[in-house]
Amino acid sequence: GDGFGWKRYYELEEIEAWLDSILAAYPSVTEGFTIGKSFEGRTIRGIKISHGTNKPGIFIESNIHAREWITSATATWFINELLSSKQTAVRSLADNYDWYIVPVFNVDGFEYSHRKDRMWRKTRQPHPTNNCIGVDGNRNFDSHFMENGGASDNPCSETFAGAAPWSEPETKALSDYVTSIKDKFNVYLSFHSYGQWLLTPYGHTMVLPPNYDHLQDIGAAFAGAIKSLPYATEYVHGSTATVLYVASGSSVDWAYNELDKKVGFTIEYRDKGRFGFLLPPAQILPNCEELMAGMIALIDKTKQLGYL
Ligand code: 0X9
Ligand code: ZN
Repeated sequence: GDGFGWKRYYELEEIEAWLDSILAAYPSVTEGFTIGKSFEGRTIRGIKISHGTNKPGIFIESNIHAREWITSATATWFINELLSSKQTAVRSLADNYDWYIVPVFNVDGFEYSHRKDRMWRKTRQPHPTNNCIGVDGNRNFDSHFMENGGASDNPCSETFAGAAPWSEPETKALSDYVTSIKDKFNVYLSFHSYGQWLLTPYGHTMVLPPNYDHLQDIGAAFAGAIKSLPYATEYVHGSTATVLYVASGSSVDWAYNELDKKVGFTIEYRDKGRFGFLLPPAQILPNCEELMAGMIALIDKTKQLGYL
């Protein structure tokens, strides 16, 4: 709790203060961690929630795209539920797994989206030979970088991959941190908006990954649980390249290919385009409820299939 009601979108400073209050309120089951520093020098923070040692882990990266405010709203709400919910299904998520959650990964871009340009997507590092600023963090990972037209080499593009993998201090820091804990988690989730999709690897090719049938079973469980809520919201599940578009150098594909994390999803939250990135605050809590129903089903199916 602590004054957060998820009735509006919070700014970075508020989210960090809230995180501090949560760490202070639940010292025995939480631990703050630091991914590293952004280009503009902000600290990229996360929280580990753990009710024991060496439980199977789930890593959540959120708000890599600055304007996707619903993602950090949902991630913070989810953290709060793991710590305070009395519901049996939520308690078992908290009790049986170690959670590593980074609610605002693209801190510079997020701040910029609040101060200057609500529709900002990328990081904020200037390009040396061009007036355009920033890189699409979700094209900057070192896995099939720039392949198959899944990113742009134009610094002014919204999907600019960067001059090279890890050109951004944020993605480099994330890859170092995630690699350092790679034996502690089995599931990698990346929170995005919008479109109501649950996307599996691969992003860089229409070829389907080896365990696609399993990923689709998990996707069906996630979508089915959300559809069964009173909102009856529909999520479509499938591989990124086949249901959305080709996207190369993404975080989920990097974790899948390079760290061998065979359960990885991009979750694209509400809505389907009516409000898009400007999802009204009144939809924050419904979106959060949907994520929880979907997450319970996703983790349950992932465990049944032997990945957790
Ligand atoms: O293009 C993206 O980075 C994501 N969509 S968004 O509209 N939020 O920008 C989708 C990325 C999915 N990538 C993989 N799962 N590989
Ligand atoms: Zn996104």
